[in-house]
Amino acid sequence: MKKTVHLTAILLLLATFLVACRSSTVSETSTSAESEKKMITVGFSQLGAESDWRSTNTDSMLEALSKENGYTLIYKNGQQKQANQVTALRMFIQQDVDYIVLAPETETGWDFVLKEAKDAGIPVIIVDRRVDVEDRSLYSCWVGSDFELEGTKMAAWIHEYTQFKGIADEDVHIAHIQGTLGSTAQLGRTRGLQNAAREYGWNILAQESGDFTEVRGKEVMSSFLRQYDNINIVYCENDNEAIGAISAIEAFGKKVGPDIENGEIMVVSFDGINQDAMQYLREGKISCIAECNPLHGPRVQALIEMLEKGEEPEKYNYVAETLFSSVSEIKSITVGDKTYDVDIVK
Ligand code: GYE
Repeated sequence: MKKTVHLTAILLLLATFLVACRSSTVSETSTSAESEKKMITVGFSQLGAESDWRSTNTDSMLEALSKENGYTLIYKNGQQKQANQVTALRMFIQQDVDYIVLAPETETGWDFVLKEAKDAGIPVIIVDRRVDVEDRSLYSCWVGSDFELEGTKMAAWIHEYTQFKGIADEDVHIAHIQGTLGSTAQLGRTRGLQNAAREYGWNILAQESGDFTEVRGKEVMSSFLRQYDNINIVYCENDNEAIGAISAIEAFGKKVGPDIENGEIMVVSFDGINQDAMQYLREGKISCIAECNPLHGPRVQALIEMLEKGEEPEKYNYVAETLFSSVSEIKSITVGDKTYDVDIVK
């Protein structure tokens, strides 16, 4: 009798356990199915990690396309090689992601892989730099900066400043440290300078890529200094290069600053993200920085949300940007019929 009671109790317990197990499995599957349904899978191919701008940009993307915001993000760092980015895109296609986000290293060479994405029915959003493809329908939209405008504004600032100082255009001798050749940021910023140099008759003494890095910026500047003794302006295409260039100039025994009539070498650059560069700006070691905003994460998120709703975003989405300077005399610059205030940083 005792034995039977025991057995019944055990059987009862077992049954309750099984029911409990089953119902918990059912409810688990249904919640995970629900949340999986809502999660959007994004493959993000970042070009590399060359600068402070880039790390801030990566952080912004990872933060916006987070689990909490409903995204399953597959992030790939291209290590500065387009071939790696193409491989990443092919992997995303194979994984059948919902969206591909591409921050391309250089503009050309994307036609084939973007066609593969299109054939697979995966929308592609381009961020930061652009792609130069024959068929623009290969990507949904782009968000980033107007790099040529950044360069044109910087050139206008240099012109205002040299005019204000009474320096003749033919006495403007520029060393130009370019970004990664063939990238939209390089092409636009270089165009902005070259157009102004042609217009005003400035002398661009030398031009070489510093690959947007501090190390290369320093190397390139050291070699310029050994070749030319009349450089009075250094146009760096990002802050990391500027920091490298400044250390090269100081190691060479020259002073950096805006006082070019008295032998200082004036440094200008782009980004405004690197805290050391902002400190140099306050100290007058960098005279002007054209802002380049890297916080594209929420912008890409908004574009994906539009596409999710079946809406068609603008093809090209530009971010508004300013100029930072510690030279308080130049309060604004004019490009075409537009006047831009300069943010005086103290
Ligand atoms: O200015 C530079 C970075 O493409 C806008 O790339 C970007 C540029 C940025 O490495 O610092």
